[in-house]
Amino acid sequence: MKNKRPILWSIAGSDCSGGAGIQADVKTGHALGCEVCTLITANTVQNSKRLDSINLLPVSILQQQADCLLEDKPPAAIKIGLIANNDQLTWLIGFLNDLKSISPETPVVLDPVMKASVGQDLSCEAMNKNLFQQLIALTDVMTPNRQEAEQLTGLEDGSPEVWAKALMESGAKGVIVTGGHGADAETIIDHCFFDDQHLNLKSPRAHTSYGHGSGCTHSSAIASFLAQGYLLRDAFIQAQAFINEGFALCPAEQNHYGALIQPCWPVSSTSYPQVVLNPLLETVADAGFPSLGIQNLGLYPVVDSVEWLESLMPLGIEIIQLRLKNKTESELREAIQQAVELSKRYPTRLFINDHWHMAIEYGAYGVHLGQEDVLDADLKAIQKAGLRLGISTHGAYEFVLAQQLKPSYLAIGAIFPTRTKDMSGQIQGLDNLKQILTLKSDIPIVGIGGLTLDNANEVIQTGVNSIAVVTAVTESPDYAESVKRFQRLFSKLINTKN
Ligand code: PXL
Repeated sequence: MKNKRPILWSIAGSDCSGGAGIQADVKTGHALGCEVCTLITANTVQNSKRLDSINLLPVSILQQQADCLLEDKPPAAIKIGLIANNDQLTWLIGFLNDLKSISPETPVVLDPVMKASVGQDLSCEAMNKNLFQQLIALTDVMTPNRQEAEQLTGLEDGSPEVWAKALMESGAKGVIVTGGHGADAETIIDHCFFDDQHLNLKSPRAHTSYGHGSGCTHSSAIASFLAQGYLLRDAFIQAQAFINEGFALCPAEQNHYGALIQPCWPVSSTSYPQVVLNPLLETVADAGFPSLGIQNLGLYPVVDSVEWLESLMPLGIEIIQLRLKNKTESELREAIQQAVELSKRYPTRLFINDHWHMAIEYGAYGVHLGQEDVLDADLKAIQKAGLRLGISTHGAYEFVLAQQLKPSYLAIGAIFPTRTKDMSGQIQGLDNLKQILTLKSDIPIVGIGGLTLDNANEVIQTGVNSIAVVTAVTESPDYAESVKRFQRLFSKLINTKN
């Protein structure tokens, strides 16, 4: 657990029936490790059949609450739900502008709620379009469902892409169009857009009528993960896993409209959605890549020269990687050819980083690809040539995607900050590593990033099958001794397991 629970502010309406609004946000934020502070915009009177009244609070009270909380409970993220009238909307725009000027990084998640689950309008008056556009421009992530997206953009026969484009043109940095209102009876697809990315997740449709508050739960789950520093793609998949598990815990009953259950975190691996792959990756995933024939790979040195391979291969190493940087084409050719030749003299499995063309050409044992390269490389060609494939992943989203491709191994990083690579925003830490490992199939896992003889043991204890190291070996005053000591850490663990 992190030492300090990040603070999530929920600016939303109270639902006296307990399932949605502020109540959903508090339950969700707490389940996901946040402290939740509430600024209640309205006290609604509703049950599972009807919405009787929306009793808004004056802006002066919202302002007092904001001032009071800013003193000692400043937000790590803000989730906005029900906005009851245009006065509140104007106040919110002013408040967010002030907040962004002192704390521009604080993520703002806007759930553009329009109707209560029972179907009635949730606002006391029609929202001024111009004002709402100003609010959109202040948000990091919007989480409309399909109906809300359609209504907000006025693009009736649109698609998630079309709606997201329009909302992002209005200034939203990211948009998640939730899939619950889609047409498919068995599957829902959630769409997430940010920068030039479009990610899709597929989940089974829940057959329960305990769905009250699912939209609020989803947006506050996204905000809770952002408050903890997760990237949006990871918040996206983790929030959906949380929702899927919540639905799975609900009774399958169809004739009582009840509140969605907020499960504990972490949720089980079976609740994670699948990443929707493009058709090409789909065919790659069907066949998968060859197994390494061994689960526990032990120490995995990553080196930048054939000389290093020559020094390390005789030391009883199961797997090694040649990562060449800043080389000309002919230098690359020469090094890769020599490396492959050399590897034939040892049982060590040689992976070539990145240069998959040459790895195929010279018949290397395997190729290692970073995430950026997975989408660019011709995985089909690597597969056809019979090479093994290792893939780097950073967080739950990339892990789930990469695992669907059935590679020969998967790396998770960066576990700790590292000098070798700029991993800003993608440091996993041990807690997140453990969580990602719960999603693991039988593909071997390599931990990478900032590993040393001092911290390797606690990483090995998490159950990874291997640890990759760069400078801990190459900058060691006695590399052979370092290798031996890393190898001993693994054998100690295997012995204690026996
Ligand atoms: O789901 C949107 C929503 C938001 N806020 C409140 C609600 C609901 C749905 O019923 O009651 C207060």
